[in-house]
Amino acid sequence: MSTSGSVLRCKDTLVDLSHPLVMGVLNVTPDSFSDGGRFLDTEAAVRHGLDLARQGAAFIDVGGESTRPGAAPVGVEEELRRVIPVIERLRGASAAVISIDTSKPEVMRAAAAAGAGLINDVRALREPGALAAARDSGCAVCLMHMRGEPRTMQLEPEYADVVGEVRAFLAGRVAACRAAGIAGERLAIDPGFGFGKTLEHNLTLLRHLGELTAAGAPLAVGLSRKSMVGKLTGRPGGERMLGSVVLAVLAALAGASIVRAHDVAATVEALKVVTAVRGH
Ligand code: 7PM
Repeated sequence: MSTSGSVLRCKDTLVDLSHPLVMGVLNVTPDSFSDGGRFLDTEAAVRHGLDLARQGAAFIDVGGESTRPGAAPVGVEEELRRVIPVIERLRGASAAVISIDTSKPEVMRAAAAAGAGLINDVRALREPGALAAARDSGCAVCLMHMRGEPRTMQLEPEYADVVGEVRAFLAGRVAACRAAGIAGERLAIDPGFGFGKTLEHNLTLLRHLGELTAAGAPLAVGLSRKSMVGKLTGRPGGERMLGSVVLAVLAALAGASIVRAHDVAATVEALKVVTAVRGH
């Protein structure tokens, strides 16, 4: 497998990616469709984060800005108010690496100072100041492909060659990071399932997932509970665990090293089976 032997440097922690790991989703937003705003306050978010770690998440992805299509943008002060207390309380409370899901350089810097070890940016460090903030943080970075902006990205996205365009974009962002002084062992790439893609685009990317690792960086994927699962199974948001876990397994077999998931226990269990069958 192309992933064997690879590592991800999250500050001073080297995360072994020789087998696929789970990134648990921890939304700290009032408008999250998946958690219905149940984890709004710090206390509940921290409890949920610790629960994700206990279920076997290697990363806990703390997000304070919804990327939902049509969602109102969140100001930097509000985003900091949501995520920083949660990161401070999660730091050191488990072995999991804390991931900060943000595009804002101010939030990257504050989250890294509070204890985050990974920056998960759906805009792949394209905001002004983001490359420098990520470089200075010492954090690993997950660079995701998104066509357009959340508000409009699902309005008839078109590609001549979706795999080639996503691969070229990610290779370009890896090159930009390296040029900015971010070491290759700090980088992961993600095709951004559902971000400016139709069902057919998502399926094509999944079929050709292995070709994306040509950029040289370990691969992360987020498929959990997405509309793609709904379209394939006919299930509403709260009933997509089985379809999501199957997609996680298929992605891992195709070379994904990090699988972002809401249902951590089930996904970890499935990936244990994948790891055993694949062997070493
Ligand atoms: C509304 C629309 C709410 C989309 C939530 C989402 C990814 C991510 C997200 C991903 C990485 C969701 C998404 N998706 N980060 N953040 N990769 N790296 O379904 O696919 O969770 S937000």
